Amino acid sequence: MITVFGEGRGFRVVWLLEEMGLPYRLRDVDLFKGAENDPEFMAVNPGGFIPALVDGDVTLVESIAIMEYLMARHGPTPLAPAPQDAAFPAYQQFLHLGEAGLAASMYFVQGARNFGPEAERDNWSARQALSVYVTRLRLVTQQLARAPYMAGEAFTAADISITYALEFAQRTVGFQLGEAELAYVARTTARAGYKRAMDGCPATKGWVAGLAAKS
Ligand SMILES: N[C@@H](CCC(=O)N[C@@H](CS)C(=O)NCC(=O)O)C(=O)O
Repeated sequence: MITVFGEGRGFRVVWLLEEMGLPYRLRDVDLFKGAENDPEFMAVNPGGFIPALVDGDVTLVESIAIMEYLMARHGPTPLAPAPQDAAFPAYQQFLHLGEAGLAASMYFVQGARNFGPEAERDNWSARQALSVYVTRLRLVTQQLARAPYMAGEAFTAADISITYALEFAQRTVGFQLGEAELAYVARTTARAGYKRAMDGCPATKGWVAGLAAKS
């Protein structure tokens, strides 16, 4: 049985598992209570960050690496175009850009803004991280002028990666997406797999509902 530890970016993994129709179990990890107070989780990931995946005797972390592992080991799946497919280079780029360029940068912006001391909320590092997010987002905008999805005409795991990063920015700092990005997010999140993932992730679902109630 596949076990996903933690929501947060673990939402990407759950969404992928739903799209692939693979059975899994989600094990909650409450970072607000402190991962160090959760010895079972610390034994899985001594780094104390989420998500982590356990699949039989395999344990791994990093949401994008986990997605690549699941598609390679439990595929094939159309969510991962083959290397010789014309869609592969864009797929590969946006799969990684969603984390390395976008979500990872926004993570530090929202950390400073939501949890930093007053004087640190708009510090140099937070502004730099925001600028990285904004410049990388131009590649998403450019791609959406060419095609409905990151790899072209079909939905792939790259869209899971990018959609997560776009919604994360909206939800954590109220980042204003452009028209093309908003239409794209509406398209990707209309999928039954996204809805099932949301139903399977109670912390994410509760957070999103709370934000909607405030707005
Ligand atoms: N690049 C990693 C980022 C993991 C990450 O930073 N996760 C956050 C929550 S979504 C976390 O666990 N933060 C607590 C920490 O880093 O100690 C991934 O994509 O999985």
